[in-house]
Amino acid sequence: MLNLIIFGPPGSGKGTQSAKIVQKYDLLHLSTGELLREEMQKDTPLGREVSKYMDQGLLVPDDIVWRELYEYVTQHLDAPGFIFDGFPRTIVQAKALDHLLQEKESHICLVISVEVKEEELFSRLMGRGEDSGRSDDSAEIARRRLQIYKDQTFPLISYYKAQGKIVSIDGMAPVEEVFSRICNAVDGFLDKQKV
Ligand code: B4P
Repeated sequence: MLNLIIFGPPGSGKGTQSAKIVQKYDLLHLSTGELLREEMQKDTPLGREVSKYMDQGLLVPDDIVWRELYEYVTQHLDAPGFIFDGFPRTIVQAKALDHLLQEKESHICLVISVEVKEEELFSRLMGRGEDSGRSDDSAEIARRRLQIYKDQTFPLISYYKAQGKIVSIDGMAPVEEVFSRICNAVDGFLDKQKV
């Protein structure tokens, strides 16, 4: 199984790039943000609980996110591989994912870390906010999300560096250019597996 994580701050283009990666490498796209937004749209008790966090730009609690992810992964174990988009966002989530994949005799192959300067992130989130209708794309919430990324999610870089799995991609370029940089990294990984 080719299991990839696309990692980066809000607005770094994880969702944008994932849509292209799944087509090229025939993977399943698992975006926890999308799964959670679907729950919110269904307006279930769980969806209302999720929106309390997401609307404020806070991380949704690990146990809720984990239930969503676990259900999706275990229902799709015949997939050729996954791209995990927006997951993990905490060390607890990263450890749980490693454990689940080990149980399935699989593992994360590569963590694609997309790097974008803060001013650019902010301007992209504000641009997306003009037509996304997303409750977390306002200026105040975007700043909070960027701070939460620094405090709670960025430390995962060290976690995956220690496993030798991080590949850094300069995300300060047009979408196609960033995609081509990601493909070079994934193809390099796949070539090494053949030797
Ligand atoms: P996500 O849905 O993961 O969204 P994101 O981080 O804001 O955006 P992404 O990086 O995918 O950016 P995009 O491609 O849209 O998270 C939303 C919320 O869900 C979180 O805040 C949290 O509350 C909750 N959540 C999700 N997962 C969770 C977890 N594991 N644990 C706890 N809570 C969780 O790109 C942004 C914009 O930039 C777009 O408009 C795009 O068109 C543009 N863009 C992209 N690439 C560009 C480029 N190269 N140049 C110019 N513009 C570009």
